[in-house]
Amino acid sequence: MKKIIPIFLIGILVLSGFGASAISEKERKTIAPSLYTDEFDMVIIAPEKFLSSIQPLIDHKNSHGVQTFLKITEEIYGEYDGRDKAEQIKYFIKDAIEEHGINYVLLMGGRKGQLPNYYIPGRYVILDDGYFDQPYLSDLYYADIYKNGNEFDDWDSNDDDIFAEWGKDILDLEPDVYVGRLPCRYLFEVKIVVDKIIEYETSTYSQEWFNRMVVLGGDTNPGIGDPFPNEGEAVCDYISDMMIGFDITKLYCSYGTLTGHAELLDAMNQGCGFVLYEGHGLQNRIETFDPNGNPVEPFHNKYIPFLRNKGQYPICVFGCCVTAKFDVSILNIFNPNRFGRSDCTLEEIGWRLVRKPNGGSIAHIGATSVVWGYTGDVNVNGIPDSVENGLLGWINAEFFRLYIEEEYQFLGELHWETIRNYCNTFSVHSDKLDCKQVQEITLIGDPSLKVGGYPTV
Ligand SMILES: [Ca+2]
Ligand SMILES: [Ca+2]
Ligand SMILES: [Ca+2]
Ligand SMILES: [Ca+2]
Repeated sequence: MKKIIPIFLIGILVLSGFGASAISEKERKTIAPSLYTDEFDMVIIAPEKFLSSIQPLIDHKNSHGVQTFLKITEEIYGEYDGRDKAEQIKYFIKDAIEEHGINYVLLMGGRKGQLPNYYIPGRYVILDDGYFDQPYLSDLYYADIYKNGNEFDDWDSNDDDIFAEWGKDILDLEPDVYVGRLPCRYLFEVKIVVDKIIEYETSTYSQEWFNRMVVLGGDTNPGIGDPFPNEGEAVCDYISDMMIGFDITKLYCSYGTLTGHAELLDAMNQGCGFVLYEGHGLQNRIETFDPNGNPVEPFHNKYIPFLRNKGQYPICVFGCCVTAKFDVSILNIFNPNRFGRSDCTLEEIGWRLVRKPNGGSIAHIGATSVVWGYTGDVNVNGIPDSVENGLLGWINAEFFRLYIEEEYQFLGELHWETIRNYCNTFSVHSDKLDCKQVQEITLIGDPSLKVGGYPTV
């Protein structure tokens, strides 16, 4: 029996005790090269409205050997069958793999401003995790193209037009292509993120700032967790130990180096290659606790205008809830659900950081729903169960392990090979929380991003 303790409405729920899966070493597998052709590496999918600002990105990618083409959503909707727009796009991606040999898909579009419709829709998953029953967005839908070899997986195996329903639809879940989303709501945002990607890839290489990493957290779940009472810090410590060659700045509540928003703002303004946060998240901010159980708010959308890190954009990995929930809108006041008023915000913090001009982040890895985590050290091996038993701590650690040990160089590979390894290690087909974990973790960014930039010639 698993013992589930809800700790915080929008936060990490704690799963402690029994039922933890063992980690097994799996053979490294990567997405197989197409059998058909290798004409292209990436397709960018975007609405016609964004066309004028995307061409510089295509030229830039092609000049670095990432052969890229653009497909307009309006064309997809005219050319492809499917029960809805998301399925039409998924059929197009299948074609792009088989006819053009692509490995990367960049979904360039999110909600249309604050309106309820989308430039590129998301797929909602119907999985009630036992505590939180609201459907959530899963871009894994667009990455998991095949099941049983080369059969199209529509994520509706029982054919009732309800997608990804737990207990009814059998999903493959293993990714087949590297997908990232830049959920632009306006044309001006497209220009900002295109400029930032080009700047990052051409100016980051061999820069000192890139080798700095900021890790932050506190006592995620006050009152429990021994012998690692400060759960967020324990995960950060574990990952920091892996990051050979990086100069680590630890912003920890227990050190007194994390007391509010000023510390992260300062650290990011000095430039860093990665930010890792472990704690609680809401749509527009992050929160944790100090060792005395007092709440600490390390960041909020309202502080983003004070970021001055132009040209020094970190990849942000947030081990917490809903910071990549790209369906938020102030109009959600008319659509009350269990996310409540937290969903009534202009944009999620992950995207707000990425789309910030002259500062912020280059990419964000976060969740679209509530996440769960293990706490403590039930098997008494000195390693926090949060990083060895699965769920988000394991995923965050595996991402950095692949970067350091396996030397994956492209962001989409790092993200999706992490997901593939999770699928091959844990019970994603029989355990709701394992399944939810791989569905909700989302890459907000260019999947072909060269981490650390290209060498200058
Ligand atoms: Ca179904
Ligand atoms: Ca698959
Ligand atoms: Ca604790
Ligand atoms: Ca342990």
